[in-house]
Amino acid sequence: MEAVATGDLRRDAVRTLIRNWRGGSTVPTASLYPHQWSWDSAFNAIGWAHVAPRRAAAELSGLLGAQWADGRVPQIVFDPAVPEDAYFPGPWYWRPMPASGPPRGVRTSGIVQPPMHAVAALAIAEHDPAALRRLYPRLVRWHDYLWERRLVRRYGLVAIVHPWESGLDNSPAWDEPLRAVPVVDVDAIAAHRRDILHSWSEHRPTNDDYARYALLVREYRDGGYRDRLDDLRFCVLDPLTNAVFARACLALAEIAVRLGADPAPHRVRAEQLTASIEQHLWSPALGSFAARDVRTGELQPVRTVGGLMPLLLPGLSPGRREALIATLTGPAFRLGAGSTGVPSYDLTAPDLDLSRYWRGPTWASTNWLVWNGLRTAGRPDLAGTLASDMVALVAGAGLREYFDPSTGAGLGGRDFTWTAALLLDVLAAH
Ligand code: 2M8
Repeated sequence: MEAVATGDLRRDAVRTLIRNWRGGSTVPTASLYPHQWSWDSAFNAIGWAHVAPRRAAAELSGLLGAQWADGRVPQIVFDPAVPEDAYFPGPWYWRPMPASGPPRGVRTSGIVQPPMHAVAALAIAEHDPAALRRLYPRLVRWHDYLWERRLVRRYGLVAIVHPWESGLDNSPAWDEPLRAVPVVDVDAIAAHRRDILHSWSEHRPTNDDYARYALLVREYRDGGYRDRLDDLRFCVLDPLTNAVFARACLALAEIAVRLGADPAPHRVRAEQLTASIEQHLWSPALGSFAARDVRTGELQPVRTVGGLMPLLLPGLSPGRREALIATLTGPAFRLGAGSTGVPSYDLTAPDLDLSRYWRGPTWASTNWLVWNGLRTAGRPDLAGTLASDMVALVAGAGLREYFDPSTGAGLGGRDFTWTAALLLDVLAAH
């Protein structure tokens, strides 16, 4: 890491945060994603905490200010100053909103994203302890929503109801579950897409993917965004969502301690989630955790970066931890063996696509999670290797949205906020 001029990188990262700040939140990148995204905001806050702690707290408070009456924290909070057609699907596509929806006058989507927010709140607490008291009650309601409305009782895990909820939108882990979703109106949906005006279509999800995404939105919306999990076409137990949720429950327990509240309910949830992840999402054949389709009961036979996320759990059994690290350093992810970060998909898979979004490329968000997982797992050596990879990627290609894991070439959006924010966090730790 010493070989890289980290001072210059830090300056570029701070400039990117400032450029993408919109007065109360940070857009992921100006033209491709011109609104506020849920899990991006958590990552962005972690970066802002190193630069301007007030903005970190504002970013999280703003997002949680759009929380629905039922407790869900929406995937997107739309900026009213941005035209409807700047992003697809825009605010109208998600309407009508139910009575259990967002506060009056706030426009949001109706799905969620991985619940990173308590982790971010704890990270920023070091810089702004007062923010915790404001954030805590909303974080509790957010976790209650997931636990009460999204829990699939027979597995003890929470479900995602749309690939976008995973944050790993077109991951191969969703290919099988998505076969239950017909491709309809593909030309009309393709004509509405805005992402491919700002990014190469070869680097984005396909038109068939988008037709399915749009149909899932319409069906969930037309059902009033009710979480009748048995009736939804897409209902999947994602290892990333559940591991992040368990880790966030531990963060919320720590926040409760600091505020003099009762940490026990949050700890119990973290323990239960950890046990259920071990019991229901482990694939011995893959040497990794994997997603389970609730509709078919099948574990998905693919290694993705999401399957490594239980490394974040201090309660993970040592055997599983060792097996995950073997997978991470083996041919599928190659960490430490001439790696350029941890790719989003198995490098040995026949359908690996090195430049298509979540089907191969390396991302800062998931790298940062694995980096934290390695620190939790007591592997500072591998965490250091990954941190060096993350820095080298940005030094070589800039603050891009994602990177080709074979060449390190930058892909997708430029001046990407979470890449900048998480780089600042990694640099601060080394
Ligand atoms: C990507 O997803 C959005 C939909 O949520 C899109 O493609 O339009 C994903 O990388 C997601 O994880 C991320 O939160 C979002 C904004 O950066 O972009």
